[in-house]
Amino acid sequence: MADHATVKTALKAQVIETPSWGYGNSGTRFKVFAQQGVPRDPFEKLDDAAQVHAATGVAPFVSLHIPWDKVEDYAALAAHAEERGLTLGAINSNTFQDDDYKLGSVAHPDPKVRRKAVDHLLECVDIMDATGSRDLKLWFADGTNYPGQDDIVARQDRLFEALSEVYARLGEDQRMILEYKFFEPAFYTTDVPDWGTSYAHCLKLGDRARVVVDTGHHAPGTNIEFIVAFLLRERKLGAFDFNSRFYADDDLMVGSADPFQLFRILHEVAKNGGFAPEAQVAFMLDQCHNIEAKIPAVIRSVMNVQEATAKALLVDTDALRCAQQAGDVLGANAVLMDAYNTDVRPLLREVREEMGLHPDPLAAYRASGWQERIVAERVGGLQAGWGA
Ligand code: PSV
Ligand code: MN
Ligand code: MN
Repeated sequence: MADHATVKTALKAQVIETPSWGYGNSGTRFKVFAQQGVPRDPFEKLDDAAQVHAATGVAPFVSLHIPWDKVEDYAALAAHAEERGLTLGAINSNTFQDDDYKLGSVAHPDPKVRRKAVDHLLECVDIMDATGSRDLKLWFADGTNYPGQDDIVARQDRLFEALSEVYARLGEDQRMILEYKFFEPAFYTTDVPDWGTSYAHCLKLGDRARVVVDTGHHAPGTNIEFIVAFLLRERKLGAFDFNSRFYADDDLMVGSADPFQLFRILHEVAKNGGFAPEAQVAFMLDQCHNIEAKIPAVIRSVMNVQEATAKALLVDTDALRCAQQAGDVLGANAVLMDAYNTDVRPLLREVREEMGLHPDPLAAYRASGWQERIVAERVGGLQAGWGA
């Protein structure tokens, strides 16, 4: 059993990145239920993210989405973040909301559309230069709906050409992280449908290209922890987009539907050195909150990741190895289940108190008065971009 002091140190060092779009009004394609007090601009999104960090102590990074978070002066946005103890994280591109992208973006058959998409990605790298962000996060809606609609291989060639041009533009300390998704909005073929496709492109691009595992982007029953273990072994796991799902890309709060899956994933992370800073794995949320209060939902999500992490760190790795080597199937499984079944909430309360925080982040947020203040002060909050 890892000793509690080591587990606590690791929990205090944990870093979780929250998404700017999680703070704005967003939801499903059917209806966005607008909430009062939501941010009116990217600066106010950071103000809300600062509340999450203040309550949890482990969420100092915030991902931006361009153009949803377009501002005149990105250095000013970065300074605004810094003043609140935050750092700007991944820059997410958007090549899926223009009419031009009906048949795709970087894999579109028309070179003019591809140029437009690549120029947007290059603009995102310019923004990273201004914000100091390390990661360019790419998710492509590209694909086809009908057999014969386009040439599958030609689309891969176009995709790779675009990725190569953008990769060549990255600075020494910048990375490209490529997300996969097995379906939607294209339904017949998706140009980056799975980790293998993302991995193959990243491998060819070079060391600074890595795969993003979005937990919601797999077919039901997929063993995500296997993918995570494999990518960590290859040093190609760049980031997580955490969320939770019952059916598909539901974008619900991470750890809410299947906390055991989150534990299994984080066990592989812990076991394979993925929490070490040198592993350079970003732990991001990719969620939206349509019916629940947004800031408390992000806080809850951060707490869910912390709880799963604590359980993963409590796995008795020596006992596990012994049982595995002895071929003790039930014993090995019991070691994992013992850790999973531990109530880590008292441990996390201690961790927070030792960090100078309220032991209950949600109570801390309620007591802060922030929610009442934003409801009173902010009128006409922004829609984040999805679900219009
Ligand atoms: C679309 O599926 C998506 O949810 C991807 O997961 C991206 O990370 C996110 O949107 C933001 O572009
Ligand atoms: Mn995602
Ligand atoms: Mn998604």
